[in-house]
Amino acid sequence: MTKWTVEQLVDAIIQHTEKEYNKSIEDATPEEVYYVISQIVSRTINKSWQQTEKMYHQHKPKQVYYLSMEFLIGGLLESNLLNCGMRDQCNQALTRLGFSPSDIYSHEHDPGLGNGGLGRLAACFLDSMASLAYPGHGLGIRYRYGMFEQRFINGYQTELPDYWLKNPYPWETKKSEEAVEIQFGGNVNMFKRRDGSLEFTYENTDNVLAVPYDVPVVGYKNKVVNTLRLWSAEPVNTVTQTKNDDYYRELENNHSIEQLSGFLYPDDSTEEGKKLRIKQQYFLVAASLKQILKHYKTTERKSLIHLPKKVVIQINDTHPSLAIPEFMRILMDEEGFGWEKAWDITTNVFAYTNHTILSEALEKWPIDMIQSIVPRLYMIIDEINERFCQGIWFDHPELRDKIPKLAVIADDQIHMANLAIVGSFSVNGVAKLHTDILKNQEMKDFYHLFPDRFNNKTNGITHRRWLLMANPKLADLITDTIGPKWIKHPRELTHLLRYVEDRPLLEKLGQIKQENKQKLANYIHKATGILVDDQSIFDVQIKRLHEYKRQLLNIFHVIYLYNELKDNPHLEIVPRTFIFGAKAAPSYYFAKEVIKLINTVASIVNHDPSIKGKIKVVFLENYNVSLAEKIIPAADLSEQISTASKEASGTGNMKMMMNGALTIGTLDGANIEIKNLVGDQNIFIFGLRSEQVYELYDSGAYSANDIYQNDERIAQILNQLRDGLVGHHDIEFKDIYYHLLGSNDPYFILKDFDCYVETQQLVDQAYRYNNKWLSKSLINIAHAGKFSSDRTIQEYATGIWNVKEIF
Ligand code: 26W
Repeated sequence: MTKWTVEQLVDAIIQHTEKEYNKSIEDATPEEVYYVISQIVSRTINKSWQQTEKMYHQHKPKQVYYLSMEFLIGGLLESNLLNCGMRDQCNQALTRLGFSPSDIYSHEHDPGLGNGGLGRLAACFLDSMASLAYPGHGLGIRYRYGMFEQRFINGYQTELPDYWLKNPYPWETKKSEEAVEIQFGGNVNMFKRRDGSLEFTYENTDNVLAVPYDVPVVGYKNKVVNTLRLWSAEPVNTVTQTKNDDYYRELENNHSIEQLSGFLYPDDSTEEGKKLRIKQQYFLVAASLKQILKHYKTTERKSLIHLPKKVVIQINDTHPSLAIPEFMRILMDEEGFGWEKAWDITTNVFAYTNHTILSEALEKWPIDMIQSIVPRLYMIIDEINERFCQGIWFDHPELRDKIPKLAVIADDQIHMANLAIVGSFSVNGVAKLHTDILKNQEMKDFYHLFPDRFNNKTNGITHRRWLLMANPKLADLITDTIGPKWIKHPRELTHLLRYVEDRPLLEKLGQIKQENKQKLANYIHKATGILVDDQSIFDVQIKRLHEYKRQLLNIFHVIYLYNELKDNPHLEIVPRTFIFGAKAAPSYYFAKEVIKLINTVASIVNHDPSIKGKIKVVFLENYNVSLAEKIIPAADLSEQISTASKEASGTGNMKMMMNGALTIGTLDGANIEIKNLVGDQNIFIFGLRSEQVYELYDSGAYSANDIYQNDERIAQILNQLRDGLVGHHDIEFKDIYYHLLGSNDPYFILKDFDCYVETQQLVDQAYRYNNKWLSKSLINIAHAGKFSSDRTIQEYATGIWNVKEIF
């Protein structure tokens, strides 16, 4: 990439502003400057993009395609600048021109193309693949409305459409010439050819055009630019008729076509929502496979038998698993392969990652829906199922009685996870514990059948975005201390361990945290009007709102502290600011109740002068990638308190640790691996362990009511929910009360409450010893290198994909 000097950048910005907006730089708005710089960076990137494509074309390396319904890429301007090696110059150029760099960068609207961890992981993986020079690309959907924008009205979550494409998105390039046509529905006709093989034709299908928009994925200072291709749905023909009935029918039809790439996860609790989601999944899969095969054919000119040597497709959870029958369809119906050969090719191309064991997230689609939306795929899935079940019957008589659980089709539904396991050569979990649970509990019989398929790939995060970019001062301090090698080799962060007793360094570390906290405190004040004490412990829980993640346990601790302070205003505690960020799925009633509860507690606590500001509660609206970048560098304490066994991995835990926060958490997901690295002294572990959770479910020995009867603190909190919180005599939280007692507290919030409170007291004590705390913080940073997604991607590359770096 061209090396830019500050002067050249200043000139380029001035000239572009004049050309684009016919304005002098003094009159340009920050938003205009944002666009100008994006264009300058885009041009720099484009050269390397073309060169990378050329290189792939010449060397024909094996390619990885990461199929995902979600990519939470976050803002790209600053990260592209960083990866192009232009960030420092750009910051200086902007400052010289009188702009604040962070103000300019904040004019980028996050593309909210994901819900949470799974989508952000996909984005971190793209960053690592490009930075390590692996030929790996993302394929997803360009939802016109991403994740909703969250606003609190009266403490309730309300959802507004997130129209992120209102202004042009400067990073995408529309590639109309590479659009492909996708067929839905219709009837399948079957003919016997002369040679006895079968031919399938379709009639009365609904056709949709999948139009790709490409976003560059820039490697860190290595001139590699890979591609994230996002598909958008358009009508095949634009409406040209005059305004008769057909015109209006066509218009309506086009509207429903555009809905295909309209929203991320339309509510699938309804029949219509389910259908739309299946259509979206098929849309992604069909368009992507067409492109992958086209590319293979133009570069390789070899039989598709050799395809698995050149192509590997990673499916991100079950969402894209219709790719398996779709690939079979293409190989058989379009390429003329028989079943066995087609199956052999298919099962050597696909690899599946599981991200959750929660049964509600394991997709099952009603047979009749699949039959009507993708009739030919249904026939193929049916045959996959037949052959698979027969195979068990004959080759594994010991599993005969398990067939109903293992089958791809059962109870009139298609079990997408079973389909994904049967059709892939690799099945991986995302943290050690999670993979063990898959092998020994949730997918035990599959593991028995296919022991070699199962493997673990503990998640990771890109340290470039989450440390170098989000926390530049800390990154500089690290570089000043151990040199810059850690940037390319994050495991080198362990060299920091030599400094755990180094007072001056710890002091600088403390100062940086303090500055980050002040910055966040200012943001909080601006965003919410709440004044927080930047000397207080910043206790942070940021993640999707879900019962198993137990935001409720966290707020129970706050209510408990508040009750204590009301009883004893002189109680000595280290002041704390409880910071929350979370979106609830629009149809998830209980999660929304928890949001309202946290907001209500916040307004009570923050306005009660009698507790003298010892605790404050802040719930920041609209949690997304760019908000995470503001919060994480300022976190002291990272809340990772899921019911053990439920959080597949977690990645927020890694981000906060890398920024020097200490974790309070259960032995769940990647917390266990964090604990094993940093040691018991440098993490706060509490609560039931995964085996105990399983035991309690199995034995039925748990009684939430007993705890309610015997623990006064819990009785007080629950009664407050039932009868109205202090000063709030409405009883709108009684559902939470009834749920916990009536459903016997399925996530063990009451069970873990006591040890959680006790462990929080240890946190309070530990925070008082500043130097010790800072040294724990440094130890966490020093061990965070393992959680760079570079390590994860290297493991995928050698352990699953069998791909090599391009140089
Ligand atoms: C059926 C639709 C659906 C879609 C998304 C169900 C569930 C989801 C979740 C948002 C999936 C998800 O984000 N899982 C998270 O994946 C992370 C990356 O592996 C893990 O770190 C988290 O533990 C896991 O909850």
